Amino acid sequence: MKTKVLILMAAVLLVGMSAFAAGKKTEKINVAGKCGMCETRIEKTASAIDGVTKADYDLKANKLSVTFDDKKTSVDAIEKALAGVGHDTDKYKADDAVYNKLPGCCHYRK
Ligand SMILES: [Cu+2]
Repeated sequence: MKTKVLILMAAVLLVGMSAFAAGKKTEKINVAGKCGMCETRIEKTASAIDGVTKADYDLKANKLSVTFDDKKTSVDAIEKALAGVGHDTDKYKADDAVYNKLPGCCHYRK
């Protein structure tokens, strides 16, 4: 009887701990962007990543606030995806070929 209670307690503790570890994280990422189209593209790209639950781009500050499950994705993966659609981040630079294909209003590089 005592063992059963102990096992149950251990199980509850384990479930509780794993739920905590899978906690959501909110990070701010520097992302280059210039107009409303950039904002839409950045938010759409980040939101499409598995594990991302919220993405809000501040065009004036050039910062993306992103909420995600750190077991499913990471800041690194998100930055990579953004560079992949033409937006420079601190860590990853978009390929010139991708950047040049962006609409003229989106050309944030001088
Ligand atoms: Cu734009």
